[in-house]
Amino acid sequence: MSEGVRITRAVLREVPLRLKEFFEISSGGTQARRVLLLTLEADGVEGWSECVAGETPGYSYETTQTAWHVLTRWLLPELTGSELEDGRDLCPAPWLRGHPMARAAIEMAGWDLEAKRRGIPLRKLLGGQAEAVPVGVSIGLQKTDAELLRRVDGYMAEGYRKIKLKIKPGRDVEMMRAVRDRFPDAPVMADANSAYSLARDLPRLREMDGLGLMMIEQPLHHEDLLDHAALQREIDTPVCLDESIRSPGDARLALHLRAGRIVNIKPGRVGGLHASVAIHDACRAAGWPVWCGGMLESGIGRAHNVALATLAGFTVPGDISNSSRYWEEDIVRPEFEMADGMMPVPDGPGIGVEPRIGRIEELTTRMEVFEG
Ligand code: OSB
Ligand code: MG
Repeated sequence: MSEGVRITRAVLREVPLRLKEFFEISSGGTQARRVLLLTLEADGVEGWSECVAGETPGYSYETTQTAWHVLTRWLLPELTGSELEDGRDLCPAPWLRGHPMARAAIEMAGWDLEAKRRGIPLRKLLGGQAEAVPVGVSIGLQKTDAELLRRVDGYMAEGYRKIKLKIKPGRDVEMMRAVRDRFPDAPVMADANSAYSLARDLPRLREMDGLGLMMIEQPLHHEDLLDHAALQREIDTPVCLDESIRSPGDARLALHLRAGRIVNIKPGRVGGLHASVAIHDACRAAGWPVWCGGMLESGIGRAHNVALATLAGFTVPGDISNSSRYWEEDIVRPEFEMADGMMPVPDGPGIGVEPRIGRIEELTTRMEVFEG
């Protein structure tokens, strides 16, 4: 490709989307998502992305509002007008610290734009081979075990290949044991979103160790890799890191410390797709499996996740579920729908799904446009 990329227009929108059901994790719950969508235009080609920041700072310090601020005040004003060889290398304000979710939105829209310029699927630009990826489902905390068992039963019947259950102190061993008793061979795992402490909860975590779980995700503090390493020495169940990994540097440190055995990669959390590929490569070299997590994305973020999950090291089913598991109606066409626990990877150019622009415009509550 000889022609360079010059971003002539960037549009940031906030689009409220209501989840079909309340989604609760140890640090709080979500029903009404405030999705940020970014569109970058260059030579009539549009790249799309979704910022994964949540409504509250209960998973990361970033929120819809901080991401809006960082994008509109610092990142997007520096983006338009400059000329680049490759859309994947968009990196405005390299001096800006933190805010990987805000930054990832630009980087990921750049990947979609570059793939569309070349007329190839994002999967190919990333180096992925798979035409469908194995997927699972993440189930929020439920009021009762009976309610949880009913959901597990339904999702198993749909064919999901990994069932992830949110846990917190008071809703853990007994609840997981009820699931294990009912579904002795099910591919079940737990995600604590940092709700435990090694000093206080090691006995509980040892009890969890006897339940034959695929893994336990982010049991301890999001900034404590040493404690995760100590825990992994105490239990046989693989520890999976989510919140603790915010960059390739974090991943290298986790590998060095043996702070787990598996990494959940969310491109939005780690600053984008280059960083995701770097983390994938480092884990693969060390023999750690990875899988693609989710942040309750619309079809636009989901399309990026599906493309990433085609890389060879993504051997564990991702938190990538049907559009209909989240939304009455998604904002892309076609919607995501798996078959037999495998999500087909769109094979059109870029993310390979069409944003429903009419519906997006109708839903938009605020918008900022940058031209250069
Ligand atoms: O910890 O993986 C998590 C959703 C919001 C914030 C954190 C997490 C999650 C999920 C949902 O587990 C996964 C999905 O998008 O289906
Ligand atoms: Mg998690």
